[in-house]
Amino acid sequence: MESYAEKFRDALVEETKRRLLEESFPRLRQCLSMLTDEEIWRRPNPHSNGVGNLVLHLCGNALQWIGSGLGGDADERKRQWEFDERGPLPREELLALIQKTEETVARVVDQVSPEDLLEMRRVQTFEENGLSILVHVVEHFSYHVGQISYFTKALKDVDLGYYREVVQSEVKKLKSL
Ligand code: NI
Repeated sequence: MESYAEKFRDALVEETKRRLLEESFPRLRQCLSMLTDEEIWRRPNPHSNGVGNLVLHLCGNALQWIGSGLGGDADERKRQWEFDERGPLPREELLALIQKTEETVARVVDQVSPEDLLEMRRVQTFEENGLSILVHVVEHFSYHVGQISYFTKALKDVDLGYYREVVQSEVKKLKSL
């Protein structure tokens, strides 16, 4: 029988995969598919990053924190480059990086043990346990995918449909009143 620690680990891993693999990554791809290469690398002003930079930054962060910090992969992150790159990089290159990051997240997160959740590790310049690594990557994706979504909506004047099911069920409820 599974211990409480194992059940807790399973629940946390499932939730991490749900938020990253079922929400953030698809939203990221959706936004990129709606933008031209020029728009992906456009900076609203010199103090703001382009979408392409945010993609490099998200992937760099996840590969460093989850891939290297939790999974023991080599840490090859070049953080300053994520912001300095002016692009446009080929779209295929961005999509390949997203794919690599997604596969790394899935592979490493599936192998996390209950002990990993509390064990301290060195990531970037921080001391973090496995739980804080997972929470950080989820919140970091949510933050920057939110920025990318706002930029895409502002530029394209579209509904991205992230809460389609919720909206539909509310409409149904209103109609039945
Ligand atoms: Ni960030």
